[in-house]
Amino acid sequence: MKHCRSCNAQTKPVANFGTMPISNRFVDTPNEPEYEFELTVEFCPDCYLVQLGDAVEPQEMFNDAYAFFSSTSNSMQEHFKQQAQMIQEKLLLRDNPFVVELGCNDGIMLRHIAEIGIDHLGVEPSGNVALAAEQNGVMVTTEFFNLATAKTIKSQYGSADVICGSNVVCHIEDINSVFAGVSELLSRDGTFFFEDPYIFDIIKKSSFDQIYDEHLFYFSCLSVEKLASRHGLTLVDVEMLDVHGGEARYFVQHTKVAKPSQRLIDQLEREKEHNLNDGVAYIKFAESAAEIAKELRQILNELTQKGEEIIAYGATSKSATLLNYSGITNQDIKCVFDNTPAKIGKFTPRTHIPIVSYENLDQHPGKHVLLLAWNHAKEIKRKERVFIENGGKFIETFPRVRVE
Ligand code: DWN
Repeated sequence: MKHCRSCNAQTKPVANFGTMPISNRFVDTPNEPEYEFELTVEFCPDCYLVQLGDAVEPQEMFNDAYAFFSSTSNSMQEHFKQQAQMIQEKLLLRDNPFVVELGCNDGIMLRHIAEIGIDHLGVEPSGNVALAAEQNGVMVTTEFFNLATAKTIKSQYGSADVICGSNVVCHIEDINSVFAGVSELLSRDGTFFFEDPYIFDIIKKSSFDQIYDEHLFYFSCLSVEKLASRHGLTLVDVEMLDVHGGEARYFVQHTKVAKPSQRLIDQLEREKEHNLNDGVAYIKFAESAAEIAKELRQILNELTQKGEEIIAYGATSKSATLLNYSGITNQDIKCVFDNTPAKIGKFTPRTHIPIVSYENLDQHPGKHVLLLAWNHAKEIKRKERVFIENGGKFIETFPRVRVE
């Protein structure tokens, strides 16, 4: 029996993907012992929050060897440049503002805030990416964000006009401490916004690879509304984002000043119409995941039996779930291309597929590429125009398996 990390009610099981390794821990050799945990999903019938059943200790995932650097994608660099502009134009409405970003990674967004001379602080627990942020001109404190950190920041720098976090709030198990910390640190008329994979998109696309150790929570407007309200905060707006396979950006303010937007009210209605406040919405999701995994295996088997050499593109965190759950190993995939120096020369967790430096696909003998970084499909297909023009095909998985 499990309890909701947000409201403590008893949760209901939704899906079980079996044992998994740590998604971003790429191993030096296939013999290395690997951490394992049970990857299960639970739904809270009281506050509607979808979450992992078991959590991995944060220090096991976020440490000085963290392998994901946000700036490896050009389109994400553009996305965060626009986010910085949005902060500057819409949210910083008084003199000498102060911006705090939770999980600033390599400074992909805050570097723009730093460049225009706005006071800021990144809170980033992974030492190596925090160092990269500092090298990009960003002020960083290397720690986890919680109520205690919020109090320390407030005593040192004062209240924050904007607190934000991209792809980080869903990673923090003590979610109540995050919201209590925000409530403490946020100025009276300040704004907290965060963006994370949107459970509605995950269900619509059956993109079960979004479920892995780092993603503890799968938010909806319905669940964020309840969570915020327990901390003197109110969800006031939501914006849908076409990044990382479909995300939502939630805007939160102190309840005393909050005025919820019509856009939010409409989205809350849509979520109810699609039963996101009811565990039934998630049953079909688990079934679709099993079908996709089976179909993917079949397609890879057919191609390898014809003597095809298959490679994969993007040693993503999320592919740990796709590959391990589908039973795909280094017998099926020859190697994974990736442009992250910290991953090259290593092996994917548990499936032990070698990660190699990016090469031109058109010079590769294989004509089929499993697109693990499917959320960057537009950017990757633009880069690989020649491969496609020469008859190369990408194998994509969501919302259904296809070769095109
Ligand atoms: O929340 C999270 C998201 C936002 O980022 C984290 N928990 C960790 C990470 O997840 P991911 O690893 O699944 O993210 P990406 O952005 O899908 O990873 C893309 C991978 O593909 C990177 O290793 C870089 C690589 N890549 C590449 O080799 N060539 C990416 C692009 C665009 C390319 O052209």
